[in-house]
Amino acid sequence: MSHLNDVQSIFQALGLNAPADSPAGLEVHTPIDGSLLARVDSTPATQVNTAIERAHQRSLSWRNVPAPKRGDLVRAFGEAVRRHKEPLGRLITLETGKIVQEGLGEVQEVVDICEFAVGLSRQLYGLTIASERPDHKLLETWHPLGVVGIISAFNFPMAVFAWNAALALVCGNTLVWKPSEKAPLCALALNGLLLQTAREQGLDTEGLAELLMGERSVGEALVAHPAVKLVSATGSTTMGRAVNIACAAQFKRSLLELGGNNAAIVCPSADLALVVRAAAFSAAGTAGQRCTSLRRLIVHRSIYAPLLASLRSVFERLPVGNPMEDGTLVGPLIDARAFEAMQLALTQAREVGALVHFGARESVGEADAFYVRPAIVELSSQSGPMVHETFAPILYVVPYDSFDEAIALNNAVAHGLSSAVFTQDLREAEVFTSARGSDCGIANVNIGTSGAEIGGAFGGEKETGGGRESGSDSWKAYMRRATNTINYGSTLPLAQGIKFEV
Ligand code: UN1
Repeated sequence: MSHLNDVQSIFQALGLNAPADSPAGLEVHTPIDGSLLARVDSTPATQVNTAIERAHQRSLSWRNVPAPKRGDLVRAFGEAVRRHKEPLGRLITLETGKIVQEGLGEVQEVVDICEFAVGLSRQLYGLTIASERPDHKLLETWHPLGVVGIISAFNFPMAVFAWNAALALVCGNTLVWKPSEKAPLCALALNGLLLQTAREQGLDTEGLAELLMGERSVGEALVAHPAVKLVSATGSTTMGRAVNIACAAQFKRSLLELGGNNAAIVCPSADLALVVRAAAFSAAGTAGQRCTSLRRLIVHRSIYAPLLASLRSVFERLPVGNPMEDGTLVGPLIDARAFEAMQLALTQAREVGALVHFGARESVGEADAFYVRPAIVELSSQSGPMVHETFAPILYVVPYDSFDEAIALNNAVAHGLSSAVFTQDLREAEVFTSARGSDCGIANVNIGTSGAEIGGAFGGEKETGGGRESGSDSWKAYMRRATNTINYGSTLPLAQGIKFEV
């Protein structure tokens, strides 16, 4: 089945020109049935630098626009996204295979972060600090960085850009975005809508939000350019490590939001009905392709058997199928490589003695698409592929005996993004969220590991990269702080009581 017309009609509904089909361009296939959606031109190397230079030039004037006025653009953009929620959501489903509900949910995240950023545009507060010297004022002021480079992954092709863009824009920066080569249409649509909104507001669009298309080399050029002051990168740990090293060599800021090998601990007092629902959404939702997906379940031995029985019966019945259809909860994997990685992990699990339930390819009638039944993998100890992130719907389950042991298992992996505990015991909940509890950036109680709200800071520790995006005070990553000491007296007292008379 061809979805070429769908792409045309979505761009039309957005009031944008559909991308020109260029025979030499990067092929974009829908994971729904493998058919060709579009061929999108890569940005030639020479144009990468000119785009970044345009963004740099523009940042020199954008930084002087008062922050609440910058917020006006973000408000109008958020409103445009809200008006076009349905076609934008459909495009996410087409390009990534997310079910319609999740596509719409992702667009909602874009709207939400825009609203957050508009409020923030009047709250870019600095501190005033009591000076130790008479007639002196000590304060801090926050200023834009310049050009913010954004590298995003296929699995959140709109929301992750928006978390960065909405904040970066109100903070007075201009944008250069390198989206995943697996989801360029979502980027063309969302960036197109941003520029269209800017035009409607009477703003010059030159250099405000540049889009770079292509593969790794384009991202490398972005990271290498001296005018890019912050690189915010979402994706694999391998990619993030390369970005981190390249940025460090230039003393450039980076904000990394990388993988996760997220666990939930299920304690004896847990409400098991809640656990099953949360585990189904977090492990099988988005076909296990969120960085926050639940990958490990650490279950107290006393409730292991009944919980496993419930999980198996739910996973057995999960509606796997076309993500456009009502009732489907699990869409396809992004591509053949994702499918192969999943099958390899299941083979490795069997080799270390695991009991594997489900996980095979499901026939949804399309040879070129990769639908799978989410897998449950029982292990007697945390070993083999369980300690690595596989970007697929595999839920490893291990038993535990003591709560300290469960926390140690939660923390004994390279990543540190999201985690959860299911308990009705106050002590367990508090310990899990305390200094000696979960070592992750997100630690939840009685909800799953995925589906975070935009109001909190989002990101994780260790090989997740340490960056924080989205809510709370994450905006500070998009600005530079200056400490200002102002002497309004007529003497020059030195700090620390130093005498230096000339
Ligand atoms: C990601 O998978 O890169 O918390 C981001 C969540 C979403 C974001 C996931 N709000 O699951």
